[in-house]
Amino acid sequence: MEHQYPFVPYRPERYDPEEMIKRGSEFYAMVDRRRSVRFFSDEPVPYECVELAVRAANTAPSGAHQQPWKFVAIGDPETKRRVREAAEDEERQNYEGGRLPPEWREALAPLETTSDKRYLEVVPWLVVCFAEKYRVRPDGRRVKHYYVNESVGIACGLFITALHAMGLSTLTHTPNPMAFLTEICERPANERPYILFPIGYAAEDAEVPDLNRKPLDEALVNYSAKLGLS
Ligand code: IYR
Repeated sequence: MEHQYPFVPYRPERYDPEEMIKRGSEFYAMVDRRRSVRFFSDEPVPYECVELAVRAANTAPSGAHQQPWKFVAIGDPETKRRVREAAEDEERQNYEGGRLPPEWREALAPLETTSDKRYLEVVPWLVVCFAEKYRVRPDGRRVKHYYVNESVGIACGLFITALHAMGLSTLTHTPNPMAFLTEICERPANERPYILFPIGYAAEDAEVPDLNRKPLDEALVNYSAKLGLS
């Protein structure tokens, strides 16, 4: 059979158990310090940091290796202002216009979010992640993409982790609805806005809700141990 990709040896790093646990613990401690931020400094951030975070995101596994993501970086004040205005217009309808269903309002209340999205103008960078539902071949035919949400979600997870590793903060902002981002970013019809990331340094006086992460026994079930098998 003709291989589309040649198969090459892959020998990932191996560590002894003590070293594995040390490395795992250090990584966990690093990601455990990450928090979603809504109060940012306007200090500039090198574009290279955005590039590095997208390089990390771009390593994500994806359905049929279709890599169905596109990241758009916005750094100019006028475009940031347009994004803020459009996002706040939508959110005002959600929060003040009664568009959020009561159940959703209740779930959100502890986070004390409002339609005020000034951080969209404060940050040095806005990065919009788009999900490519399909791609269009040069002959005009559409090629369907598989597992788009899973693939783009994983890419965004890596993106957030890379930013955090560089000492930067972000927020997975999903203004609802966010079709305006397609227009502002001038993206084609096969790309759907997925998450809007404001990126910068957290403000010196930034505050976050003192949330708890759910305990491991609520996040992980050792099914085999329950059966007495390990
Ligand atoms: N998109 C709105 C509402 C919102 C929804 C969820 I789910 C959140 O975790 C936070 C906010 C907003 O950005 O305010």
